Amino acid sequence: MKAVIFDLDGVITDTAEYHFLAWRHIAEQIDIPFDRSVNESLKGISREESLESMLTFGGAKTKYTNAEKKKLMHLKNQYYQTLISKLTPENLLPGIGRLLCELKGENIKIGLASSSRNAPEIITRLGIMDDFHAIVDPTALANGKPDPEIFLTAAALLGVSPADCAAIEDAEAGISAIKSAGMFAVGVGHEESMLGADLIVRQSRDLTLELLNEEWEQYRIKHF
Ligand code: B16
Ligand code: MG
Repeated sequence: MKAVIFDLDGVITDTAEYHFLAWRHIAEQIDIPFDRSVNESLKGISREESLESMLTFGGAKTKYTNAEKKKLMHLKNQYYQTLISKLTPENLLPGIGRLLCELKGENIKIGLASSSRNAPEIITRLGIMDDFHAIVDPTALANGKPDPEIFLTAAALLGVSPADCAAIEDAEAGISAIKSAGMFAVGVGHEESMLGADLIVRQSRDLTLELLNEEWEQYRIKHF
């Protein structure tokens, strides 16, 4: 294991909840139904695709022009940015600071593969910007998760072969992307949302380098 690539929202910090609150705010504004189960399917996917899914679920798929959709996305992002403006290093999810230290101690490369255009601001506020050897710019990608492009780009930026990378995700689209990239997939959350992951932990605090190394060895024995 030469590199570990992190998803951001829902893995490093609980901004997955902020995305939910911001989309719910928009749903209320335009009076369409929205709940946590719909939100689950938005995790890891782009702002544009999230709005389309939300409108489809709410029965308003063809109701808005492109200009109106742009405005809705802008409003969602404004609400979201108000929430993230309060982030501090205390908002790192439990165990993540320790894991980053353990990885640095072993000279394992650290990458970020977040679909969020707000990622640089978030990791700066969390005080971990300098821990990353590579951060993928999602605006430079042709395809979002579940396409593997974001994880393959992270590996290329780190100069590590995908087969030597582990990646950590909290969303179904993300786990599919990691597996399609040929990497060791670690899922954080409920088993039913982590189908296909090679290792599943319930909470970020369960992520230790010791566990990753142990499971990595088992995975290599099984697959190579
Ligand atoms: P933004 P991740 C993803 O981040 C979120 O999970 C997803 O809910 C969001 O729509 C997407 O980023 C785009 O975010 O609107 O801030 O550009 O999980 O890939 O770190
Ligand atoms: Mg996520």
